[in-house]
Amino acid sequence: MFSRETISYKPIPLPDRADFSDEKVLAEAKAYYDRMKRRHTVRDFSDRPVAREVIEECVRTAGTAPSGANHQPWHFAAISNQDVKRQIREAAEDEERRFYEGGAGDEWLKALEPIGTNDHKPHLEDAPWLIVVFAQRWGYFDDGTRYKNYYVPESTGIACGFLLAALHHAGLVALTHTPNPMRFLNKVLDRPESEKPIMIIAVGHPSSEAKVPAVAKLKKPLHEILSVAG
Ligand code: IYR
Repeated sequence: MFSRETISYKPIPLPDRADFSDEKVLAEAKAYYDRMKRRHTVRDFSDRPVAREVIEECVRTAGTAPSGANHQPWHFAAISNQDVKRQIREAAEDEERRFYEGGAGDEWLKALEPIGTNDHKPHLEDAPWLIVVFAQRWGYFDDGTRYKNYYVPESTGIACGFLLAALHHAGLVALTHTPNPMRFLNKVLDRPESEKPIMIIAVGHPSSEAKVPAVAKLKKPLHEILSVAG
């Protein structure tokens, strides 16, 4: 996408200016909070399918995220193929068994108790889609020479946030899953060594029996997460 010769600074007038009144700015901020506070991480998926086009649009949204030097150091691998999902589940469960059998250490396992997770990951097969997010540690100019990416974890993290918001906005539910280590994903999905898997996001509609841990409703109050130097 980048060629050495064509990268230069060329400012253009800000496109898509919102230009809301102060009242509308506040109303929109409230409406978005009201929408986002209804997002839950859900692990029980129904068998209702999700069209590939929906996933494509949500990944397009993720791709609008800001990134270091606008290098967009991410790749999203979307999987609906049942056999590939099964391979990912089996490899993830192997890693998770080690984690839950003690690899994580007592303190980490205790922290996870209220979340109710374990090494059983049926959602990796049940969800109609898995989206595996890769962070690109370096990229290539059109002429094949290598360039470095900057703020890769930050940029990819923001893109994941955009993706989760887009999925929620579309009425879908998602589960972020981070088996550790995750290198097996490069092999299963045939991704290059320059890419580091960051997370698996299982996506779909919730089953009629879907539950969330009660603690998930406990969000820190504003005064704990915000300080204002007014
Ligand atoms: N990767 C494991 C463990 C896990 C870790 C954290 I931190 C969580 O918030 C939830 C789970 C798993 O997915 O089960």
